[in-house]
Amino acid sequence: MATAPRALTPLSQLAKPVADWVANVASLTKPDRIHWCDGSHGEIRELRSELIASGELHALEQKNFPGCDLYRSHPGDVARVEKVTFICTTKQDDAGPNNLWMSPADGHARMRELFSGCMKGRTLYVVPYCMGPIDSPLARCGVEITDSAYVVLNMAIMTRMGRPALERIASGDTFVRGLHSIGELDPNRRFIMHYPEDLAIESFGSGYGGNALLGKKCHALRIASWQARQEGWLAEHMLIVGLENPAGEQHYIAAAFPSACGKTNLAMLIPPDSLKGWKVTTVGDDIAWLHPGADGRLWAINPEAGYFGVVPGTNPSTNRNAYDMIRRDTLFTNVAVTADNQPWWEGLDSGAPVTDWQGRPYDPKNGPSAHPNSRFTVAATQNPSYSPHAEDPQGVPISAIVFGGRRRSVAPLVYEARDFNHGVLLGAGMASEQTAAAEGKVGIVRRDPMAMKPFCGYNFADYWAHWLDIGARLARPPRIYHVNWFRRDAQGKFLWPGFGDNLRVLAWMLERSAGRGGATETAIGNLPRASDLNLAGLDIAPDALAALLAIDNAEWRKEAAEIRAYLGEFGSRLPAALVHELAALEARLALRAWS
Ligand code: SAT
Ligand code: MN
Repeated sequence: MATAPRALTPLSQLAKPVADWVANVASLTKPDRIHWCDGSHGEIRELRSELIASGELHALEQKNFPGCDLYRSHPGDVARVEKVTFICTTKQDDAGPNNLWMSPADGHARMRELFSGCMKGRTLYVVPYCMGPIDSPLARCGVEITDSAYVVLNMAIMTRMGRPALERIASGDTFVRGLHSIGELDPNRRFIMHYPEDLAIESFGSGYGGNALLGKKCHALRIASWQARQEGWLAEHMLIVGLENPAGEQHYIAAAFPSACGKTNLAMLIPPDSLKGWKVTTVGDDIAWLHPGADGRLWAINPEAGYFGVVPGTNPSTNRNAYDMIRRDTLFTNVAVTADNQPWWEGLDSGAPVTDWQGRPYDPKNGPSAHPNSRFTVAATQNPSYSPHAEDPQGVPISAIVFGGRRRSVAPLVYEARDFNHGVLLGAGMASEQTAAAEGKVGIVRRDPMAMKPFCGYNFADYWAHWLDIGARLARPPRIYHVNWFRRDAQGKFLWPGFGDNLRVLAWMLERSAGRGGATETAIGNLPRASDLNLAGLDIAPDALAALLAIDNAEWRKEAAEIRAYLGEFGSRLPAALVHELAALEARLALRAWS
């Protein structure tokens, strides 16, 4: 006789520590209903229909954009807010000058007041999720409690969300507790608090991106960086891209750039026609968890399952893969709409907006039709270049680490660190022009070490020491590079074409790793000569190339002085080896004059 299938344990009874926490939160926030998310297709379909019926979500034209919706966030809630993002550690020094700090007691007291009764009339969603492949020992779980169904829809795409994650927690995995409420979306009652010592997050008053999708920056970077330091790995703001050269050699590169500096485009790069035989695959576009492997190499997983990418500028010539991938089952946030009810954004060469990102009739006087930080949320599996190794439980081995900023001057197209410790200085000394991904004035150059300024959950001085420790543990450390795709000429024009042509720079790095690529030694590191780069089929003026590969000694002395001043903020906590690297750079700059 066939046995009846065993009924599944209700989610609410699967993991007692989660159930107890949910009960506590419910008694504080007083929701009308509690919904445990199982992550099933049916659940997502239902949530979507509910949001469309209530007008919170706008279904786009379904013939050409099947499964695509538009969400308009509150106009005052369109980016991460760093000025209300806090790290709450017992000792202030553990958070460091790179973070805003509050004591855990003060943080909890302030948030308790905000959360009190905040879910009256609303549904409390329990969102169990796993960051990283569900069967990976390197993955980590979390549970987000939220009163935003939009957040649930995003988390369902961005993470492994639902029953399997809760089962992993039930089997004894630790989990990060993230409590989120959109509150009243009042910017004056908005806080994003992190308690790394307790693996907890509390976020109130925003429904947008990194403020609200707690698995992303809050968990996978701020809390995970703290965990990683304790456990001997690194949680980094890096894409992971696979490159196969024409000889069939497979390499992976991890690259850190600040938000909205092209990580998604680089991760999904399409080789230019003139570079025959190269294959590029995407492992991740925003976050990498890097672990020293038994073989002395660094291994990386992408903790995320989807992309939360910047929309404007996406078109068939900048990023064909992304352009194709977001034509179905994509959740758009803050884009414009055409007369045919299709999504529209600046950078498309056909169609025209009739409704702007705020839902108003489009008027160029109001600025761009799509918000500069408008986003797509889409499953990574929809990416045509998704790597067949993206879900390998042990990750992929990293041959090179790249740091990059958006600098109109100073930083050349590419240079290579002399060794791992020097590479840590390259990362620590990074600077970039501010973008629309966070509140603040766009274009101002700020120090953004390892592209982690907004995301490192502890004192940068300790973080750099941790990087140096990891390097010392690697028998086969990756080479480290710095790139700048954004250098401009005196007229403000970009000197380098970027996008697919960036492969020329990555290819040089891999040649260097293989011991083949040529370079010239300079005070700041090793630079390719024009003849060391594969420039076949590239139309670039010799002057532009020379400018891209030039180093101005006086400018660099100034840069080194700025790095010294910045690192000085970390005082005696700075690791000696980093101070030594800086002094060595200054000495090399003093010794040689290029200008
Ligand atoms: O809003 S997010 O933090 O998710 C996007 C970004 O700034 O990188
Ligand atoms: Mn990012």
